[in-house]
Amino acid sequence: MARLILGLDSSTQSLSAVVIDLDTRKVICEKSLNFDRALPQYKTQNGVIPNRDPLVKHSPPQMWAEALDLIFAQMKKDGVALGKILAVGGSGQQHGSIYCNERFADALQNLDSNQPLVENLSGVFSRKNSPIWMDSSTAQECAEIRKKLGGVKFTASRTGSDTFERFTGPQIRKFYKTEPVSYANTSNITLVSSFMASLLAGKIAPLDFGDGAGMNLMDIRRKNWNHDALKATAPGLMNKLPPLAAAGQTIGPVSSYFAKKFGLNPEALATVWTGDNPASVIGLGLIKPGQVAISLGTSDTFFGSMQKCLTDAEGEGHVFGSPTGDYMTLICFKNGSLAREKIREHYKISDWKKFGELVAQTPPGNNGAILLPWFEAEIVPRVNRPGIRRFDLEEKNVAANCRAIFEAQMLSMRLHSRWMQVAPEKIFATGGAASDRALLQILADVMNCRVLRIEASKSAALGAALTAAHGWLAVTGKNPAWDKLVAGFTNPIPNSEIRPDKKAAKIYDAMLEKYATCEQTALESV
Ligand code: XUL
Repeated sequence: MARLILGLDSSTQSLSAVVIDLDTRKVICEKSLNFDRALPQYKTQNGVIPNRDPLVKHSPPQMWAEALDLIFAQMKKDGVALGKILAVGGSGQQHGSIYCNERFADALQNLDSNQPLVENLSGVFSRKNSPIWMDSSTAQECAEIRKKLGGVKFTASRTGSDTFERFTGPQIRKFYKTEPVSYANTSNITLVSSFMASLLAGKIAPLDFGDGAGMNLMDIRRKNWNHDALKATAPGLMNKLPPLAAAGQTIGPVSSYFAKKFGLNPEALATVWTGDNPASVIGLGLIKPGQVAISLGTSDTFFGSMQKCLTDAEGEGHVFGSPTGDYMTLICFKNGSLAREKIREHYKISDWKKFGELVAQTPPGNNGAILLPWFEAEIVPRVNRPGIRRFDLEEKNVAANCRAIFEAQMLSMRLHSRWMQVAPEKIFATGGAASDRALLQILADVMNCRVLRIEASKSAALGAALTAAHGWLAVTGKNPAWDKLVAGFTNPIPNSEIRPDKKAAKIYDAMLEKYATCEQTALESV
């Protein structure tokens, strides 16, 4: 019998499903359901409820539950062999939180397959909507928690990250301060990942060390709830949180709701879900320290595996638990494609091919010219007053400005990932701008390592399926090695490898120090 595992990913805009066959090592089914289109009754835009306050970003939790019904119905209709699924795992957008009253646990235990999930959940929510990762309305609460925990460095070394607006702890504190009665009526706080896992398991699911680390509440080294952080956040919080566990750990058989309604194998095991970033680490095959992925999208994101838990004293980067049991890091640079496009528009360059030709007219190191790419307020480093800065670079020199934006972004990644003390051994590049060879060559030269492109569109759902497979294999007595498990599923795009130019790499070693000085000068002047 085929050994099939289902991985789901509940992201901001969609719910995706991937079914893998552990024997043929193939993805046999891929599905995606867009919330705005499939569930228009929730009136979301890109999965978020429109709000007059641009800092507030909430989503309806019922929409996620209804999407789960819909995707199972679609898989059943499409003839996916749900009866042969051995384990179900998943991942969710990180940080988003769901607030339920004391009726939640009962409702989960008694899910009636003659009613939709949303009907089964009626009356269980103690807060109507869920703040998600795009919400940035908790600056005040971040400052309060950080202060109580003893500042940036201490907060980061305890919880893996400095306090951030989107992190769940500050969001919980805001809820407690602004809606104290509803907070008091809350018995269970779940994250998107553990909420969805709870529906599948028919009981309150544990939260994994990856998503738990995105809350400013978990001790990143001991992997348990940190009492000081709980106390700094809101009273009585400990009793409202689920236990912590490893991603992929089995919870028990799936709820009979899914077996009766969709023909899911009643013996399939529900497993602990994780966050979309920890899942992607597995889905991209980043299982060994030194393996790094860089996603070149609207923002540029640097993430990779790390064995020893080191945290960023500047509080810019994050450390989460990885499903492998090690750690992962995530550093998000807001001025990614956004900034590259601004330069292209400013100089009226017709396309990226032409842009690459202009880059090629200038030497690596740009004759010492440097640009700081802060078109928008930046997260890494923290820049609240946006604006680009030029050093030894004339605005009218088009080619030098094209090279300067690429070099700045890659140098900034190297500079601000130094705290990890991981010299990348190879980098996987994903995202729209990863098709730009000129940019990837600069990345290879600045980091002095090979760069390979990798397809990442379903990396979170795939990583979730592989994590569930790991948990399932472990209970069946076969403790699988992660490299064997991911083999065949996570291949780079053929012939996409770019090697560093050793001479250019030397130039960038020296240029990094100049870039750091320019950055420091600019930060001190604002
Ligand atoms: C990570 C973060 C985002 C969400 C996206 O800290 O906020 O990457 O996980 O779903």
